[in-house]
Amino acid sequence: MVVPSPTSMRSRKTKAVGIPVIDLSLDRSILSELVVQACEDYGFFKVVNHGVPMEVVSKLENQGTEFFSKPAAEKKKAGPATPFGYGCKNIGQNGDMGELEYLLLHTNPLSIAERSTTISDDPQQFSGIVNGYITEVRALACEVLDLMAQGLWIGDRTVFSRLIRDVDSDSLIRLNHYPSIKDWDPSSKLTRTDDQIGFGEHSDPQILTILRSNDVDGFQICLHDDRFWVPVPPDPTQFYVIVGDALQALTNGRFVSVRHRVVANSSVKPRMSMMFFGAPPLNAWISPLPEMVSPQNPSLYRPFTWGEYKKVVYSLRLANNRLDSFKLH
Ligand code: GA4
Repeated sequence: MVVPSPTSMRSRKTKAVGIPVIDLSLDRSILSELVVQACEDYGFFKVVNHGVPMEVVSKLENQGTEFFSKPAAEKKKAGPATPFGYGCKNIGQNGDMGELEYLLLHTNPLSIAERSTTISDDPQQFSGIVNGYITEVRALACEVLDLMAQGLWIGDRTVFSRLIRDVDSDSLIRLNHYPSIKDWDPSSKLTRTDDQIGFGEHSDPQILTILRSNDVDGFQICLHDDRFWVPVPPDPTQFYVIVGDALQALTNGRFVSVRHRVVANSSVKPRMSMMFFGAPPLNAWISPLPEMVSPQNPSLYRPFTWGEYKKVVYSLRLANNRLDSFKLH
C-alpha cells in the first residue's frame, strides 16, 4: 500500500492537507458554510461534539462483538444476507467479495424485531439497543442535512432531512467485522496482497452515511480528481459523514459522493464499523433541487425514484458508477 507523505499529498491536490473536522458546537451560520465546503471538496468529513451519548455507541458495539464471536453455524442462522441479515465474504449478489462478515438490517422497527430473533439470545434487548442507536444517529444525520440545506441557501431547511425522517424511509444499519490478519481463513480464495480488500471501492447509494468504527484502521477515501487513496485515521469517539449518490443528484453534482474502501491488511485486532445509511422512501423522487439548477448549471440528472435507483444499484457491481446511467448530458 502506498501511504502518501504530507508533501506528496500537497503536491497532488493543494486542498488535500487533511480531512475536514466539523465541530458541531460552533455557531450555525459558520457551521453551515464549513459543512458545504467539506461536501464540495471531499464529500466526507468528521464531526466532533456530535451529542451522541457514548453509552449508546458502546452498547451496540458490544452486541456486535458478542454476535461476531459466535460459532459460524450460529451466525449463519441470521443469514444469508439477501440483502438483509448475516453475510460472510459475499457482498451483494453479483460476485463481489471481501475479507469481512457483516449484519445488514433495515431500520424499520418491525423488521429489526423480526431479525433480532435470529441474531441474539435476547432479541428484545438487541432490538432496543439497535433502535436506540438508530434514533441517535438519525438525529445527527438530520442535523447535518439541515446544515447543508442552510449552507446551500435552500429556503426549506428540512428538504433533505425530511426524506430520512419519513416513517417509510428506506434507511439501513450495517455492522461490518473485519477479522485480524492472524484469523484469516487459509483456504480463502482471496489472494493476500499489500492492499488486501476488506470492502471494495464504491460510493454509497443513499443520501448520506454516518460511520463509526473502533480504533482499527483500514478505511480510505479517494479524492475526487484522481485515483489517490487517503487513509482515514479511526476515531472511536467521533463520527464520519459520507456524501451518497442521492445527495449528489439532489445538489445537481455540487456535492460529490466520495468513493471509499476498506483495506484490511494492517490490523492485529478485528476492525468493527457501524454505518447508518440515510435513505428516502422507495417512492420518493430524487432530482436536482430547483435552487441547484440555473441556465449556467442545467440539470445533470433525470428525475428518478429511490426505488428505481435501488434496482440499478443491485443490478451492478460494487465498484460501478451507478449515477452515470441517470446523467442527462
Ligand atoms: C454499498 C453501501 C451499503 O453497504 C449497501 C451495499 C449493498 C449491499 O451490501 O447489499 C451493495 C452496495 C452497497 C452497492 C452495490 C450493490 C449493493 C452491494 C452491491 C454489490 C447496503 C448499499 O446500499 O449499497
